Amino acid sequence: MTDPLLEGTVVQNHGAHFDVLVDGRTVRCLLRGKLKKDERRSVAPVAAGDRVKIAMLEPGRGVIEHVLPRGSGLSRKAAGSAPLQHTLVANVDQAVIVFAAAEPRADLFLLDRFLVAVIASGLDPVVCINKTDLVDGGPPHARFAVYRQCGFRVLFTSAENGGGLPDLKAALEDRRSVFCGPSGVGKSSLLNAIAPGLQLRTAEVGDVTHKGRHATTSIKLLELPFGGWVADTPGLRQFSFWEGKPEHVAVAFPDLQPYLGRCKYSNCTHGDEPGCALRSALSSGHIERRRLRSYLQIGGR
Ligand SMILES: Nc1nc2c(ncn2[C@@H]2O[C@H](COP(=O)(O)OP(=O)(O)O)[C@@H](O)[C@H]2O)c(=O)[nH]1
Ligand SMILES: [Mg+2]
Ligand SMILES: [Zn+2]
Repeated sequence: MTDPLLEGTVVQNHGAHFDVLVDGRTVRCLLRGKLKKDERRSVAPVAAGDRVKIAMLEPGRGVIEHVLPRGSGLSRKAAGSAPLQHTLVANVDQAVIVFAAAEPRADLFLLDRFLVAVIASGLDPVVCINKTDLVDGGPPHARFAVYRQCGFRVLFTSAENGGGLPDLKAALEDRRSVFCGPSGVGKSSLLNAIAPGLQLRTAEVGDVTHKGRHATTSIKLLELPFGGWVADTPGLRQFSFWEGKPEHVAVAFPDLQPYLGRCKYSNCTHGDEPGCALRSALSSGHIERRRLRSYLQIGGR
């Protein structure tokens, strides 16, 4: 017997209904009642990126009958007192963490927090430093050198003059990505520059003034003309991510890893105790002071 249900990908959650992409066509779907019941426990039983099975009601309209098992995704803490996880985008391969070389100049402490959150979510991080056209003398490699030394993929781009866009395209091709980073760094501009058909709005005032509201309703998967999709996340801030475990902090700091657990005292606070392996790595120039401060601020041990 053939399965009368069709399989598709949820591209947008509108609250009352969902847009599901099935064989290149968008079908507006409601949610079967039995799935809605789960809502009370998991906040969002269906998220953008979920693979679902739908029954067609009429051309262009259907009902989501099943949600297929999820892979890695990006979540945040749901509003309210109970510690519920709210999945914003499901089945993602990688997160492109976008910051600007200038206007606004990248806050590296915040960049480190994004790295921890992305790694804790099980996604591959790609660091993208945009607006390189605003700094003199080419891409600001030195300031971000430590991230390449750590083995992270680091791209330097300009949505303005096109610099680095081939590298960004190559990183996105045939992969499922989510763009994150502070507002105003050029996420939407970059997507428009590599896929002009998307026509995303840029420099939205709402990104700044209505934090939090749109994260649930307006995350949308954008199909890329060269394969793969990207979810643009307006105003999604790191501190709203679902928290990771302490061991993920260390994974985001491979430069410090050789020295972790090697202090004389097992409860070393890496302050001025004798025999601190991190302090001695700092004195001998093997690690950066800023990275150590960042690691301790995030709660690394
Ligand atoms: N000079 C320069 N400006 C840019 C670049 N990318 C974006 N912008 C500008 O930065 C502002 C914010 O861009 P937007 O794409 O809306 O940022 P988003 O909030 O991260 O999506 C807009 O005024 C853009 O024109 C860039 O590479 N260079
Ligand atoms: Mg934007
Ligand atoms: Zn120590």
